[in-house]
Amino acid sequence: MSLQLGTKEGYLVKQGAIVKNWKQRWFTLHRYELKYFKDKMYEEPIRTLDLTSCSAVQFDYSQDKVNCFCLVFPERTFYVCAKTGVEADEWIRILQWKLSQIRKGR
Ligand code: 4IP
Repeated sequence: MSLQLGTKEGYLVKQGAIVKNWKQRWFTLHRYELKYFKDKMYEEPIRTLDLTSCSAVQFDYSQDKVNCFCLVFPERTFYVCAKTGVEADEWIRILQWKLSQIRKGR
């Protein structure tokens, strides 16, 4: 667990954009960047998502999986799932808080 306020890390399962398979990835949230890595020990992220261009984060019930949420970006909506509802809720809350900070001008 991170002791730094406003940061979060953990495993989530995410869906591919075109090939809709689900892969477990290590996610980190620092400041306004959400990154995902192939696994925890990797130094280079697969992708860095800039939350300043994210329009919404919400629970998602459209997937055939539980504890899922989505992050809406102009070019893509990312679908990710946590192991538990509590974990999904924690991610959603911190991400929505980041979006509200961005809207307030940080
Ligand atoms: C990949 O499938 C992984 O799910 C990728 O996820 C995903 O890229 C690809 O999406 C998908 O084809 P294979 O590993 O079987 O090739 P990850 O990058 O986490 O490994 P995204 O863009 O989701 O990261 P498409 O859109 O390239 O199909």
